[in-house]
Amino acid sequence: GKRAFIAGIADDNGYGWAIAKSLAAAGAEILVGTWVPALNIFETSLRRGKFDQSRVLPDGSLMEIKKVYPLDAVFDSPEDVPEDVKANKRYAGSSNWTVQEAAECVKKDFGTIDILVHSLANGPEQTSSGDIKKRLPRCYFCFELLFCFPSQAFPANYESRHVTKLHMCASISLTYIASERIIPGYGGGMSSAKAALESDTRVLAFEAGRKQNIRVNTISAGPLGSRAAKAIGF
Ligand code: ZID
Repeated sequence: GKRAFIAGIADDNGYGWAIAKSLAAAGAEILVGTWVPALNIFETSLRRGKFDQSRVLPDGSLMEIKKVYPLDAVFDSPEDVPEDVKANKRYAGSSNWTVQEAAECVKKDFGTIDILVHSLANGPEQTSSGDIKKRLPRCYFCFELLFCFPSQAFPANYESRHVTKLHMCASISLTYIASERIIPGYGGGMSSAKAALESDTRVLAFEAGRKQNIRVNTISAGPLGSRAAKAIGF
């Protein structure tokens, strides 16, 4: 069977959860990357059976999540984490949650993955314009996808980035048509972030596809009443 890492699940309402279920139904092993501040409640809810109804697969069995990894995709590596975040109670209880460290943990635990799903969005930051340029694009970009690609798949200007060589075959992310057309309300860096995501997807599909046979795709999603969508009033 295939092994999938889905970045961006913290409840059972979003795209990440739905994609995980489809992959599980197709026989894949499911690993999840969960935003650090949401980790506790997600794992507790999972353990207490709060998601059991939505874990039911078409054959009647329950989706198993093999392992949940804490992740904050804003930060590539420990050097990027500011002191106030390090000291924050919601972060201090977890470790190895930068992109680079999470990738290393996955590699240590499982060696390889076959599928990477990027289902990251951001809640509060999306609407607070002050923070948006710093945080939002990092959450929307394809850059996090890099964490699993072999570095030789990348054009020279990517080389300086931290890249854990974790073999994989295919990746998908989720985009939105506001990248190309004006969708009232979908501004403040979100439409441009999606445009960048699509542009990165094209470049990476070419580079990684040619050199490593890795497929890189993004899907333009329809409306779904997820936490992220509600946070921006959609
Ligand atoms: P979600 O809240 O379920 O998933 C986002 C996840 O990202 C959450 O689990 C967060 O905890 C996690 N996260 C946030 N920040 C970080 C971080 N720094 N590190 C790690 N994890 C983090 O929301 P979702 O399922 O809507 O979002 C998944 C993807 O789908 C995002 O890329 C969205 O942009 C994309 N998407 C969603 C929708 C939608 O309707 N839900 C649409 C298009 C794309 C859309 O907005 N008509 C109107 C609107 C839309 C489509 C059509």
